[in-house]
Amino acid sequence: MVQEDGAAEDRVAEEAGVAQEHDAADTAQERAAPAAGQASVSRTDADWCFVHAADLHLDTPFSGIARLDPELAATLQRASLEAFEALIELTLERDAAALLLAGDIYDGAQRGVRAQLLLHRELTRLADAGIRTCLAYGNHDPLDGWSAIDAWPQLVTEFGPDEPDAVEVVRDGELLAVVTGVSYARRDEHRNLAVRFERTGARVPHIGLLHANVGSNPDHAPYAPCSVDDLRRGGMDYWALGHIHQRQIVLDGGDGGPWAVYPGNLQGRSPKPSERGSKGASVVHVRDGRIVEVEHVALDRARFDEVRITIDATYDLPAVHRALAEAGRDVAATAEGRVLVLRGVVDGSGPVHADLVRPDTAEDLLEQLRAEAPADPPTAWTGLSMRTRPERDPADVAAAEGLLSDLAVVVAGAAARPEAWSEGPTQAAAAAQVDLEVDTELIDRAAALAAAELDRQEP
Ligand SMILES: [Mn+2]
Repeated sequence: MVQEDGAAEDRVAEEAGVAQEHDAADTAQERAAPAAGQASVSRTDADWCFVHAADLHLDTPFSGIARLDPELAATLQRASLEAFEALIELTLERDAAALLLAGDIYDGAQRGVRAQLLLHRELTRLADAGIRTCLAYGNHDPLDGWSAIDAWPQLVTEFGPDEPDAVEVVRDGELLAVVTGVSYARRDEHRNLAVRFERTGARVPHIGLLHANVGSNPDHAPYAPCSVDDLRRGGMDYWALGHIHQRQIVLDGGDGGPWAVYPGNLQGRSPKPSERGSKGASVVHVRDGRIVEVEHVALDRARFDEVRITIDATYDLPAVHRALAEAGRDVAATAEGRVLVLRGVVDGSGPVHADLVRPDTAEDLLEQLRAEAPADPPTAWTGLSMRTRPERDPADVAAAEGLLSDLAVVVAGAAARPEAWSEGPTQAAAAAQVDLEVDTELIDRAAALAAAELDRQEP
């Protein structure tokens, strides 16, 4: 299923509160957060830097959470604006030559008044400090949306639609870089815009600013699709990308090729995997006309996360409660003092399943976690999903037909007669009078299960 990043809130509405989702598999793909690019030169030796951010979604209403917890929604809505103020502070503190914003600056084509006033005020501040800002709009804030701003300071560039334009980044009379960018004319931009980018004649780093789905990532809406090869061929030295909310170094400048970076969104928006953890902007360091390091700086004010516990070895409700509370405290310790918005998932199978599916148990457990949650910095539990299964009766498993049932018999037999197992899996199968189809991986797993069972019987 293709998920628009704008659909995140609907998912929050679905998943917030208590959900009974037995046997429901979490299909969301967790993409590994890549490490920052390899630095060949320390950032303190860099000549200059620029700041790259994307997917700001300023003044997001968090309407899904608002239905459950209006106060938390208001905190999160402020967080999107405060993270932007932190971005401006970072740009000033680092004395960056430019700030590049790669689309979805606003959350919707109707661009909120608060968001527009804030953007105008803060980018004027940067211009007054001699810092250029370049904006390229994306699918959430295309050029056909409402804009209340007619006049920007000279150092603010809004890229137009269709064909990329180029603008120079100059400091103290010296040309530092050329930024080329293009905005979406309308939401449904399905053309490949990356192939339209061209290098100018200037012998300085060329930066491409674009909101795009690189590699046609199926988890995200297919706006301005292009391939990684398109980016390699474009003549840019650094692609300042937006659209994918999970931070990602697509190309790391290796072999003299370009960099291509998704900085991730500025502030997380929901509990789904791409929205969890540290969010912020990339500071890109340049030395001798080469990009030498891409540094992630956390700027978010609230953090989304999920804790997941498995009931396999949990025998009563107090233990489930304790495990969830502990897992919550562990995540809070990694949240760098931010407001933590937390969802719990309980899965696995075991005897405590019967207690967990009793009416009101999940609601009461969630209430208890909320009541005990740390207040400073605050942890807000937004939901608890029960995905547990009943404990399996070994007799039922053995009675079933097929390889797994055969394995269960072998494992049980080996646990009862360890000497059979010590002769090897095939002998154990023979001792259990099972004609075991030989599958190495399953046998290895059966061996591990049998060993665990023996450990449990003879601690
Ligand atoms: Mn976005």
